[in-house]
Amino acid sequence: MAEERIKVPDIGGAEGAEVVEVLIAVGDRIDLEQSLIVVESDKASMEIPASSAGTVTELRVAVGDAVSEGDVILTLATEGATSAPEQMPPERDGAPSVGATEGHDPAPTPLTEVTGADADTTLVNERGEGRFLSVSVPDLGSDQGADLVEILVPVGTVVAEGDSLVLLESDKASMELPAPAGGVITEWLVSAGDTVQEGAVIATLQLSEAALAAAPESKTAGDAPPAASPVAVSAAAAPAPEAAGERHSGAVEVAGAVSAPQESEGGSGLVYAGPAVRKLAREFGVALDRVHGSGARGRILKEDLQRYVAGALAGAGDASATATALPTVPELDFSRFGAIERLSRSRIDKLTASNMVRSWLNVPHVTQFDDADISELEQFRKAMKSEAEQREVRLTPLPFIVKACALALGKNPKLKASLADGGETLVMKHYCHIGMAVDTPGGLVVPVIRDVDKKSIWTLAAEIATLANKARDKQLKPEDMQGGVFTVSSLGAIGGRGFTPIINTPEVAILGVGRAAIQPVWDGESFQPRSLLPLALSYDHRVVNGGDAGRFMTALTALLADVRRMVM
Ligand code: CAO
Repeated sequence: MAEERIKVPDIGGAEGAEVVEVLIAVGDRIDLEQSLIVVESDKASMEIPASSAGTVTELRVAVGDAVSEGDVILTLATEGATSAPEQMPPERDGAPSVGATEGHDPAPTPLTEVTGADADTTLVNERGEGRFLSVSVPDLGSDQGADLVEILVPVGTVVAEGDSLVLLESDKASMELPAPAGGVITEWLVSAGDTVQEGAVIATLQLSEAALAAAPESKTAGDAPPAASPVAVSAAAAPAPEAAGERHSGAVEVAGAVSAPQESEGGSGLVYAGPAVRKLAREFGVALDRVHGSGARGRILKEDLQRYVAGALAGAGDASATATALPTVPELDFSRFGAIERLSRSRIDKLTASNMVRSWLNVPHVTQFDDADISELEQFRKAMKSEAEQREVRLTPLPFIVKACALALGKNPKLKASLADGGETLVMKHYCHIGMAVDTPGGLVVPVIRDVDKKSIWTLAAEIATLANKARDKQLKPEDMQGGVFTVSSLGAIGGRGFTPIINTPEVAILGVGRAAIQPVWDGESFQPRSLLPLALSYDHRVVNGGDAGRFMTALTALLADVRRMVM
């Protein structure tokens, strides 16, 4: 087992490119050529591939770091001679190079300065034509060639230097080829769908007079590469995005993947995505400008695309429903900041998380607050303490709260309804089973107390204790947690003034109970010490209106303020 350090290759001279994604973690087994990190310079984003296969033993970079050629990305435990020494291509200039147009202008023709009839000075070849540039495929870091995905400008189009001409995609890179100079595209020598190799000439560009005048020196035969093109324009001649009026071009070559920030298919904005994502998008027929990118600077990640496709399937073709894929929260390497430990989450925790997200995203929540004066209730509860002991029941405020909810729900049945038929129908329930959130070491569970409205406080107290114990002992059966019409979540024993509970869908309301405290209450003449119980009711505003919620809360606080009402 050998150890190897993988370094940042030549990234087209982009010093201090920012790491925008880290695609692997310590312990990962990686293959040769697997993308490791994504870096972004001012002109391009690039996936840096592995030059060896092995297991990552140390990660030296994190999102936000600035890296340059030669910086160590990670350390790899390799099992043998798996590296690809030839994978790092020799230094090249990396931008679309311009050479002799094979087939169009087979032999380089010497340029002659002539004075035309209109006295304009221009450069022509032997055939008397204006100067032509041959636009050829740059190095994409792949021996497999590249697919010409799209020709972005038809023949006859006047292009400015830096305008994107074609979209090329290899197995590792995706880039738009910028026009090396201003002029007119006179011929395409390739079609969309062709596979092109590095150096292949794909188009002919007739230089504009402005282009000739602007850079006669750099665009003369004297600058041509040894292959004897009449004109050569180097990568440096391609303008920076800003200089090109927000036209993004000038993709930077790297030893592996290149992905230039590209304009979206619809031209409505920039699309940042790596080659793999672009390939996947093409396979699914997804226009990337419709996909929300959750990566750094809006970069579209594979997960974004997957979510978009899943949304499209769920939305059954409803474009409006699918155009809003949710951004994900980028993951950080917290070990950069100190010692960490990774724990796998319990099944209950993961289920709760997904239920919470589903509710939070689907239900327009409103939370309404009130205090119930439970001074008399507390007196009564204390008075019943010895009887409770005889009955071997703990009489906490909770059975009173649950019972009061059932009675208030009876008067305000919309709060125990559910939506059906995609929101067309309201299901009213003629029963009153109430869920009770129980905090257990394994996670949050919500057993359901049946027919709360029909049960006495003693019975409810006993059932609450039984269900809470079953929950903590992991003895609850699925049916113990089904059929609730409303949920009570009490943090009274734990503490806190209040919180905004998330509705346990398909229920439409939930009561959050805080810790009761003695507070001064003005009785018209003086302040009185009263025991106030903070209540927070979250409700689904598609079903419950503020009026319904207000009436429910008024009924509830009245019942809790005077428990005698519970038997009326
Ligand atoms: N204000 C002040 N004291 C309160 C109170 C309140 N609102 N609610 C309970 N208490 C007191 C009780 O009276 C009891 O004290 P005494 O024994 O002196 O009477 C003490 O706190 C302990 O109560 P408990 O927790 O044992 O019993 P409970 O009936 O109040 O609650 C249960 C039962 C299962 C709901 C609770 O144990 C629990 O798990 N709560 C957490 C629910 C939760 O996590 N909700 C959040 C969900 S969202 O993340």
